Amino acid sequence: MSDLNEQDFYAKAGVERIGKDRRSHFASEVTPKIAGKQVTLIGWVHTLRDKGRIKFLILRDERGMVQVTIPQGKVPTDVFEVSGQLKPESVVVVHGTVVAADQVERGVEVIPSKIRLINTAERLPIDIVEGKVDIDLETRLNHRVLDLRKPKVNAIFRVQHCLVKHAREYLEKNDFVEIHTPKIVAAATEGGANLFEVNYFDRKAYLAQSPQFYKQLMLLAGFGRVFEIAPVFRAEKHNTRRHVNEYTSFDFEMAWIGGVEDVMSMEEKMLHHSFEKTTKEAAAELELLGIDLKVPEVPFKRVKYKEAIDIVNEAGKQLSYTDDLDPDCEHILGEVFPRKYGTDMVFVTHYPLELRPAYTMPSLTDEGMTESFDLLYKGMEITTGSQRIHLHNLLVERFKAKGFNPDNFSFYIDPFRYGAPPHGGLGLGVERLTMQVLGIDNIREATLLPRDRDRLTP
Ligand code: AMO
Repeated sequence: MSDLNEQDFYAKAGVERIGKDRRSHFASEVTPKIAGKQVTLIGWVHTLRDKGRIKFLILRDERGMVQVTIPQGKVPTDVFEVSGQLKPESVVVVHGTVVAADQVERGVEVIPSKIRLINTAERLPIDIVEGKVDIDLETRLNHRVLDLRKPKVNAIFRVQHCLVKHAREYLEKNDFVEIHTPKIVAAATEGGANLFEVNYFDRKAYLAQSPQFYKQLMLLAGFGRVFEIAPVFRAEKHNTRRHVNEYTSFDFEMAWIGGVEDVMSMEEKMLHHSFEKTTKEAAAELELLGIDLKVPEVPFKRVKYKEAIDIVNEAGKQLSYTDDLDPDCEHILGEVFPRKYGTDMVFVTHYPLELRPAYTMPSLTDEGMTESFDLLYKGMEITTGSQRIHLHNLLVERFKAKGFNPDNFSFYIDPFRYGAPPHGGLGLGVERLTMQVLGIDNIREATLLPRDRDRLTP
């Protein structure tokens, strides 16, 4: 597009180019301390209150808000006139002077010398000024881009970012290598029930349910310790508050372990580090969300699966030691654990062979059980992990015992013939972690752009 045409385009839209204007301060950086200073702010018109001879514009940017006060006669006439026409969520550049103001909540306001309209906003399909109207989650998700502009909604993903960033940081400090494995795969890793099938030219392929096989194989390939943070796909049939069909799996895998205890120990230290850093770095977001994040003490409590079954049975369930702990049972455990052990972060260990995938190491100490664990946080599973089978013959045997033909998994099983290191690892659901940290009831709220049975957009 030639310069002339571009100019035309802006003119037709009735807006100006951002040109040479650059933000001098974020809204949150405008404090009484810098009273008297000239600032350039860029952001959205959050609200505009028109009191006739004075207007109050709340300007919002990606970090916060500040009041721009526009008194008639004290600002240039064109500024006063332009501001009266601004619609919520239009984009503006405000040049002005910072003034200490006791009557304003944050003790400061900006008196504008110039306001430039950079883009317009049509009438909003949802109200994004928090607390104004309660809208249902479906409507919010339909308009997710706008929904995410709400500071409280946006804050969820800033906390998520912090949690992931510092968990990653911990692993990097401990010699883990980040890997990127294929998401189009030939076989199920976690059992066949919830696989999405795709047409792969003239063959059938699937969307990866987990990087399970590949992360293990990369230890056989000589990496020692690996991690991956990537989407995985689960064709769950039902819409529940804790399942989505695509989620972010935070996986790690480590070689040369003495047992599953080494994996749990790595996870608890990683989460401790991540929580601790998040309480500091995301303090503003946590405060906005009203969350007092407790950093769980290390070591986390360990409870054997059988004991967990006993606890839920005491609460009225009638489960055998090979029955699965369903969400209701996890909820019961979430109530009992703090009372019984003074913590809401508990490793449930030694799951029965029946309930764990073929790659899980059988237990030498607990017959019929596995060297495995789930991490339950506030009554919900957020992690699954285990020691893996590194012995070729045992791996073949376990695949057969689970009813699989090992030949169909030769790409995974064959490398175990050539000196596989003892190893183990885990998968942590990023959205589950976020929802439990923030006390969110529905996983969709902790998922940036959720995919569920009924939702494929936005
Ligand atoms: P699993 O299938 O238990 O184990 O998944 C690991 C963790 O992923 C999260 N999760 C989900 N989150 C949102 N929506 C879903 N539909 C969903 N399903 C699972 C949970 C769960 O704890 N390969 C093994 C991990 C391993 O052993 O390394 C696995 O995928 O937080």
